[in-house]
Amino acid sequence: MVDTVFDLDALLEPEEIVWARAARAFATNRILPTIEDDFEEKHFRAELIPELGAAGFLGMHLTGYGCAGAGAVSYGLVCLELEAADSGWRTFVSVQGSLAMSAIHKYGSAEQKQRWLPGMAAGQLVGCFALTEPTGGSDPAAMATTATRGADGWVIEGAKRWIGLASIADVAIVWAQTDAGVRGFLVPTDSIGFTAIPIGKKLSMRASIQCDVHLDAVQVPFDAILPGATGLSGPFGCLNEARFGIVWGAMGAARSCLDAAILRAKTREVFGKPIGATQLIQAKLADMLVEYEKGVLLALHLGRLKERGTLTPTQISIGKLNSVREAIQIAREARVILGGDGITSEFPVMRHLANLESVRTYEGTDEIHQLVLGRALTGLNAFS
Ligand code: TGC
Repeated sequence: MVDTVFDLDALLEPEEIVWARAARAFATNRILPTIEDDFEEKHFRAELIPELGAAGFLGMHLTGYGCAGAGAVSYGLVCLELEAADSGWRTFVSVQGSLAMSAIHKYGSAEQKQRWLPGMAAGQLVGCFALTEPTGGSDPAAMATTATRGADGWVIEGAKRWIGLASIADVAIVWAQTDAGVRGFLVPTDSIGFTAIPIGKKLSMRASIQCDVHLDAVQVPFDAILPGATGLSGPFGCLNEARFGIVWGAMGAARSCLDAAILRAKTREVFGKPIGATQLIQAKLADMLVEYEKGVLLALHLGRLKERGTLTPTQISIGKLNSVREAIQIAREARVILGGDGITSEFPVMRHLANLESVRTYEGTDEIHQLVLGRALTGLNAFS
């Protein structure tokens, strides 16, 4: 495996290695045996959720309320190991922990935290994060969903799209325009007027769930509002957490593809010798390894900055842009090395490649992150 070349452990603390091994064992024993069938059959294996909770992976970077209080690098390593199995499972951990639980942990009242976080950490309750709308996800400032004050509480009206887990969630963090700007609301999914319909015909992320959500005059009490989040910096603060997990996770998918390519290069013979004995294939493998190592080192650097409390959104944009872009390139090269077999589910490569196209788009597209970096470099805003 690639790890035998790249001694990442030399840069890690003992407890970080323990987290990584635990996640690798979970991925190997609980996800990999069925993932190809699950992907083929569009099956989300919800029974694994309490197991992920018992392993401590849900909201693991948060403190209190049954959360593990682990460091940022430990969380990143878990994301990497889960995404080496399938992006859908890293996405599950991201939506539950980085988005829904983080929103409640960062911005919730004491009662809201006590009501939701322990059950979510244990995997007994599921959360989703309803920000993106049918008209697009890149410009949340343009959201059309509204929350207005009624006689008995807030009335929420609108639609959301691409909302992970919504059809199995117990609670949705819904972001909506109010007369005082964008605010977040805790909406139990059994509220009258809340519907979540899984999006079909997906050729990517088939072992996970993304939904259309309709909010038809959904009524929630006045205290359903997240008191600590005002304006778009609320949801963006959660996106930062999820984007950080992607920086690591995408490298897991890349590692899986690289491992498959190396194995194939050593065993597949063409013109009387293994293709791995040819200079062209070795050059490809070397370039893939270099980008994988650079990506993991960048993730580690960002993780250490996060642990120090100095990580900035601009730095996260560098990581998200690089990791997903390079992981896609590694997956494409792996597919080439595998030849025609590379398009089959005998190998994980095409599944990773398809998943990574979603990862490239959500939590800020390549282009959004390029523009964030362009603004940081020039001081000029190219968004509008
Ligand atoms: P602007 O509207 O001017 O700023 C709004 C406020 O937000 C602040 N802000 C941030 N705060 C923390 N972290 C960040 N990364 C932040 N980015 C912006 C900003 O300082 C301002 O604060 P304040 O206090 O002055 O009001 O927005 P901008 O010009 O700063 O940002 C523009 C842009 C394009 C970068 C931003 O809109 C953006 O990041 N767009 C991409 C959004 C995105 O990633 N969407 C996809 C979400 S994925 C999803 O919804 C599905 S959830 C996953 C699932 O369910 O599977």
